Amino acid sequence: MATASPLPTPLAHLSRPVAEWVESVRALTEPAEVYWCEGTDAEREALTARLVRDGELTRLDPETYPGCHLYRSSPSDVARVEHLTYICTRSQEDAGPNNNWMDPEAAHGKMRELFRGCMRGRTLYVIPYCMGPVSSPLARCGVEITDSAYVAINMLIMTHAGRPALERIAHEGCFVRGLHSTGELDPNRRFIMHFPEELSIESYGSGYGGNALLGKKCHALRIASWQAREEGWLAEHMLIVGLQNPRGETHYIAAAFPSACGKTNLAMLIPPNSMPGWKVFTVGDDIAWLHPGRDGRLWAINPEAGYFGVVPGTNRETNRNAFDMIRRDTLFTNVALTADNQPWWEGLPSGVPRIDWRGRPYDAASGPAAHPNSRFTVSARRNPSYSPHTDDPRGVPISAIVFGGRRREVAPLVYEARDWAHGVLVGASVASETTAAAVGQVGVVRRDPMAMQPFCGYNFADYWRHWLKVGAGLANPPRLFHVNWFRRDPQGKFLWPGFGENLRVLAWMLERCAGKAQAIDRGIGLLPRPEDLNTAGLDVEPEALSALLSVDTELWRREVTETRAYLSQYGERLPREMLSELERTASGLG
Ligand code: OXD
Ligand code: MN
Repeated sequence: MATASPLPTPLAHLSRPVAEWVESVRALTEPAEVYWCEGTDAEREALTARLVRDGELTRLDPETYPGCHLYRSSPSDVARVEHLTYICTRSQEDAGPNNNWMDPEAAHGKMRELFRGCMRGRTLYVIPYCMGPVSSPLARCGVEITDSAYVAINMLIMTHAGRPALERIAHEGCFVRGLHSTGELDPNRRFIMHFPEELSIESYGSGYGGNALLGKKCHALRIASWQAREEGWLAEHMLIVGLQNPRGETHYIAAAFPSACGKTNLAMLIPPNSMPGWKVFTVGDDIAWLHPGRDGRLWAINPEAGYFGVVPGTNRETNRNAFDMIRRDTLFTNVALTADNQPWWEGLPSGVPRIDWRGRPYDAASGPAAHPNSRFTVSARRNPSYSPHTDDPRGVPISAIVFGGRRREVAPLVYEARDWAHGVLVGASVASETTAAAVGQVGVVRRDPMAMQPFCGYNFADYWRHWLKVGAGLANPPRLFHVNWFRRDPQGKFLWPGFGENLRVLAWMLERCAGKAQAIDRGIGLLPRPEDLNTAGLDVEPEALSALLSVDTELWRREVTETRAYLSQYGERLPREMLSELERTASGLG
């Protein structure tokens, strides 16, 4: 006689601490119903169908964009809000000058009043998730509660969410609590609060990306950076990419760039035709968790399972992998539409926008058709260059760490730090022009150490000390580099073609790691000479190349002065090595 397979245990019965927390949130927020996410494809499709029925999602042309949808956020809710994002530690010093701070009691009190009754008539979604492969000891779990089905769908794409994550939580007994409500989407009643000492997050009043998908910036960077310091690892705003050379050897690089500076493009790079035999594999495009391994190397996992990438500028030339990837099963946010219901954004060579990102008839006089921070959410497995090692519970060993910013001048195309301690200073000195990824003025240079200015969950001085300690404990640390793809000539034209050609710079780094390539100490660090780069088939004038690899001593002296002033705000807490490295650079400039 065939035995019926047993019904799965209802999720709410798997973990008592999660169930108790959900019950306390239910009592506070008073939703009409509570729904626990299983994490299956069928569930995601049902949630999507419900949003299409309710008019919140638009189904895109099924012929050209099968399984794709468009979501329009509220026009006042299109980017991260750094000025409304707080680190709530008992001591303000622990949050540091790099964070907005609020006393935890005061913050909880404020948020409790906002959350009280805020889910009336709505569904409360419970999303258990794991950041990183569920079987990896390097992964960490959380639960997000949200009243937005759009957020739930994004989390189901972006994380390893559902039953297996809850089973791990039940087993481990530890999870990050993230409570989110879109509230009234009122910018004056919007706060993103982090309580690293309690491993919890409270977010109210925004339905957008990094403000609302709590597994991403809030957990995997702000809370995780705190956990990482306590446990001896690093949680970083970095892509992870594997480069296979023509000899068939693969090495992994992790690279930190501020938001909207091309991390996704670099992670999915297509080698130029003139570099035959090279292959590129993406492990992650935004966040890396780096753990010292027993072998003295640094091992990285990508805690995410999907990409939340910037859409404008994506096309067959700039990022063919991404362009192909987002042709199916993709959720678009704030792009424009053509007359035949295809998504459209600036940078597409064809098509005509008919409806802009706000849902109004497109009028070129009222700005871009797609919002400059419009996004795609898509499963990482759709990426043609997806690395199978993404799922390896041990992660991948990192040979080089790259820092970078978007700067018209000063920073050369590439340089290498003298050693780990110098590299920490190089990372801490990163400055970059601001982009549309956060609310505020675009294009002004600001300090963005390790590209973590918006994301470090504690005092940067303590963070740099932790970086120094992690490096000192590694028998075989990665080499550290700085790049700038965005140098311009006096007329404002980019000097470097970027995109696939960036592989030439990465290849030089790997040769340096292998002890093969040359470099010259130019005071700020070690630079290649033009002949040290593979330039076969590269369409860059020799003058442009030497400008890209030049160090303007005058500008660099000013840079050192500004870095000294920037670091001085961290006072006594600043590790001494940082200042001695800075003075070494100053004297190297003559
Ligand atoms: C992102 C960001 O969304 O950095 O990745 O803003
Ligand atoms: Mn990012």
